[in-house]
Amino acid sequence: MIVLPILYSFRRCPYAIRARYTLAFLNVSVRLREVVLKSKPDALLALGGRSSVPQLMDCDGTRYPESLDIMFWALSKTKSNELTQQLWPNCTQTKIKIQTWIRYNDSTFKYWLDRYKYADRHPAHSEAYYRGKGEVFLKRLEARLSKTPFLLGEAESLADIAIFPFIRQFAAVNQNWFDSSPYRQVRLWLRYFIDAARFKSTVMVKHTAWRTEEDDVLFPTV
Ligand SMILES: N[C@@H](CCC(=O)N[C@@H](CS)C(=O)NCC(=O)O)C(=O)O
Repeated sequence: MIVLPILYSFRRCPYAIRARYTLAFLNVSVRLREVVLKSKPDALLALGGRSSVPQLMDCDGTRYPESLDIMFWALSKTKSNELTQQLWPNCTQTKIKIQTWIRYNDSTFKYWLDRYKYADRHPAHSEAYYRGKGEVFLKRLEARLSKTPFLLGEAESLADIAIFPFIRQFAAVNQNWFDSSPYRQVRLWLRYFIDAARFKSTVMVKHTAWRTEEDDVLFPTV
């Protein structure tokens, strides 16, 4: 396999999904290593420090231990200026808006999502209570997506890509509830991402657990 950066990833992890989606969108190639969280490979543990996924090791040895770092790394590597401008426009106001959306998702929404997903582990409140807390974000998304098809306008930006994997998880906790909830625009927006060929045939393709360099998978494949 040609020398490429290494991406440690876990198929279902929403952070890893947003990193892989960005790499696929920008057509930036890596060697993908599928990690089993309960049995992390020695090569990942040997890096020291945190061993969460996704993590990217660039060819020059630079380590990117956070999904957002990997997304910005991909923006710095893509050959397409047009796609870079689409995801992360050269406009301070827009950048602040993107960061604000992502910050709320990664802090407050993620906090309630985890409690909604595992309500039995958080008996202080009911599942419906935790869902209601998460719905605060769904309401904001719905209001925004009622005006434009994506969070920042007519085209998907880094904000949409960073957030949709978490809404996917929220929807999956009780799919019937989500499908009949008042968040129609959020449903359409989520469908746009998860029904796309890029998602099904590239981002979410199943790979066996990585053990040795021979198991490295070229990602994205095309
Ligand atoms: N802030 C990190 C969070 C990554 C994260 O929490 N990943 C989870 C899987 S979804 C994980 O690796 N958990 C196992 C661990 O932390 O050791 C990022 O943005 O990449």
